[in-house]
Amino acid sequence: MSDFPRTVQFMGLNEPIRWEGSTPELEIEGEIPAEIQGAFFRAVPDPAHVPFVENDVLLSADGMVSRILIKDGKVSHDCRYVHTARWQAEHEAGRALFGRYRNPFTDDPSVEGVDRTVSNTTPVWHAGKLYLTKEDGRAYRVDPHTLETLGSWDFDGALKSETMTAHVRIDPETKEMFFFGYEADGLASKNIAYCVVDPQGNLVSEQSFDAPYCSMMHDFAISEKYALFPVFPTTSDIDVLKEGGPHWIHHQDWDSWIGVVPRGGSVEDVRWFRGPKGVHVYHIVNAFDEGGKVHIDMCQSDSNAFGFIREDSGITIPQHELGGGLVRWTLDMDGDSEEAEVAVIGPPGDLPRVRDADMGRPYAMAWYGTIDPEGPPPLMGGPVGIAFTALLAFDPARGVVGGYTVPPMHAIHEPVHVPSSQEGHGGWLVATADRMNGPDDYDSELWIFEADAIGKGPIASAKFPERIKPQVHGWWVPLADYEAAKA
Ligand code: V55
Ligand code: FE
Repeated sequence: MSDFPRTVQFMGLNEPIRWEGSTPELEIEGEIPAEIQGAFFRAVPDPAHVPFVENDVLLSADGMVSRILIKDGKVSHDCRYVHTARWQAEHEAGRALFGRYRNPFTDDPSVEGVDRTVSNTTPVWHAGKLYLTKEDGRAYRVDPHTLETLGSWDFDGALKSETMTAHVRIDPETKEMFFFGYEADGLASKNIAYCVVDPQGNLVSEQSFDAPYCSMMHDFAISEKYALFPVFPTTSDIDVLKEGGPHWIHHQDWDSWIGVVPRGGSVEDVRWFRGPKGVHVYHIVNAFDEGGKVHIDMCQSDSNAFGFIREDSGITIPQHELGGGLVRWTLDMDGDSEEAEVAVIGPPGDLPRVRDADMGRPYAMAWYGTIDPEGPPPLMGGPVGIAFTALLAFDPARGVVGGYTVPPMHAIHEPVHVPSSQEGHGGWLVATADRMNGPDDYDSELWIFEADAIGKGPIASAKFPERIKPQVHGWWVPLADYEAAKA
């Protein structure tokens, strides 16, 4: 038995494993398609120390960077902690010093003022640089080859925002990286920073504006013309924080909003469109323009999807009764209505992925995770406490066009998409999966699917000799880009 709390945040697939190391060659079943060459980076939350906070959450766990390298039909794996200032301080003390999720007023006094972000959400790749991100702070740069931490990154002193989202968007043609930060000028503030990074990695624009209220803005989107900022009613209050309370309270009776800013223009021209009350979105599939309208497709739920946030908010909807779906908000930029038109276009699920080339454009396919109501019972794990049992392939024009449900006692995690250079070939999805053999006994594998035929199941797989922990998010870096980044 571990000393970690016996809660879903630290049990099942969420059991802390604290494995740092290298496996040079995984055992492979089937044949890995020759075109799949590159690095699958994953951001893994895994607490280095037993928390002193009662009911601590996975979202506060130290970030690890995991790299699954696929080269010449072989697969290797490396995993290391991101040496954030927080990791360093606790490493030196040999114990946890940081308190409650996103509440510095609950920390040990010895770490007052120390950067408390944990870099546990997305490994972002842009302009040959690897960033480990978390929305409550700035990114840390990590050497993609050695996995050594290079330090907190402020874009050579240019960045003013105290935070950077874990969900950046990269334009497939211009190669610019668009990102934002919320609570950008301090805890519980409604200040948003909107930033543009050129293809060489320089921060070339940073603008500041206010949301209707301080909101947990986990993701955002770009179309070819606009940047879109979603505001859902999970909010923060500085006085509650000072009393040692939770960072987030969800309000079922507050409006949701999307702010639309001309992508290359001024935040002063922001237009806010109102959506349904009380709903919440973690992940956005994509956005695109159609004439004078902009569509934004999102994985929406009827309340905040995190049980601990609903609990802190006095909302009693249990996880399995939380409704939601894939929704499309349409915003009429030529009209003068401030209401969004909202339609359900697909079944519930999350962790959507589109082809990199479709970002901000009309798209023909998205893939996302779900729990198949006719499939096996889900395994325990992940931030919401239950892991996905199925992948769906979704075409906005036709609906669900494919699906794969795991065998009993398995879980599948967010895939990356690997494009093919062959005309008419949809490429592949690469994901990790776990099989439960018994209590605290799991085998982890890498599964490869044909993206146009996920229903066939994995066409090749690789076995990890070590147990690996599910990521929050991953990122695929083609081998040529990975190798060119050698310092
Ligand atoms: C999410 C994940 C986070 C977080 C806030 O998936 C939201 C959503 C891993 O950290 O801090
Ligand atoms: Fe996310």
